[in-house]
Amino acid sequence: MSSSAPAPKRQRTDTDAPYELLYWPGIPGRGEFVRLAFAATETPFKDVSNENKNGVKEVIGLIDASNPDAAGELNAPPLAPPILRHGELVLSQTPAILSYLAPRLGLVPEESEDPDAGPRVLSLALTALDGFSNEPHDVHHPVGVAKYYEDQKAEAKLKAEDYRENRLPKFLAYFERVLDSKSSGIDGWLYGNQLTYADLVLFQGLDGVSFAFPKLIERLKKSGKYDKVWKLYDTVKQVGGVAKYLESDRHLKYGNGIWRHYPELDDE
Ligand SMILES: N[C@@H](CCC(=O)N[C@@H](CS)C(=O)NCC(=O)O)C(=O)O
Repeated sequence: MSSSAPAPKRQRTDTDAPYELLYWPGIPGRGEFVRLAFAATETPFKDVSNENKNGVKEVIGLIDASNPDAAGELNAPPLAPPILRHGELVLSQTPAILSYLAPRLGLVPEESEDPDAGPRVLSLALTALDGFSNEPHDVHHPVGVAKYYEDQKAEAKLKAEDYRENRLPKFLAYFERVLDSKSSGIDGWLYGNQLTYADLVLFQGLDGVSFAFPKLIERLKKSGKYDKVWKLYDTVKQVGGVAKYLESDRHLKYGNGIWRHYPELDDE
């Protein structure tokens, strides 16, 4: 490594710059976790691929393997969307984006009040992403992400059985336990008596799995074992900015993304 060129000066991004989400057009996908953070706090943002016919070209340009500096010389090139652009900052990885936005949008307790809230909320959000986003994706793509579902149907069926019987109930029970814990507080939020981005991630994950596995979710709801989790889901849905967003044209329907409804993978 050469030490002759001075490192570019790194500075905080311009906070007056618009927030821009770069994601695949037409599906909620992982972009939805970021949209919800803006929606819940009624923060203006640009949804580049959905608002601009050529927006998707910007996403493709940023992940272009032949251009390591596509995101600018201070930003590591993103591997995959969602990508947040905020002034000079170009950031990928859903949880990194959410932890960047959270203190700016008020989706995490103030550091002066609760210095370790950041990593604690991140830990909850990562667990919700594992259980309700990453694992449901692997149910329909257990062998290869680049292969068609039709070419891995047998394996998907096995994976779905494990998800339905073991994994999803485990994650639901975990979040019920979180809501029973003192760390959550008394108002039914996951952490510290306030709406955080972990609640939004859990909300979106629950919504996604309800679309993908409607019969399973009906059965699990009826069990009465996860009532606090479903109450939180209903509460988030009624947060002013979220409710407005869900009724707006910006809110996209599920399609061929993470949460897919294949009846053969659901309960019989
Ligand atoms: N861990 C990343 C996963 C990003 C990801 O897998 N993005 C998908 C769309 S939701 C994608 O385009 N992946 C392309 C790839 O992984 O090659 C995150 O949470 O942001």
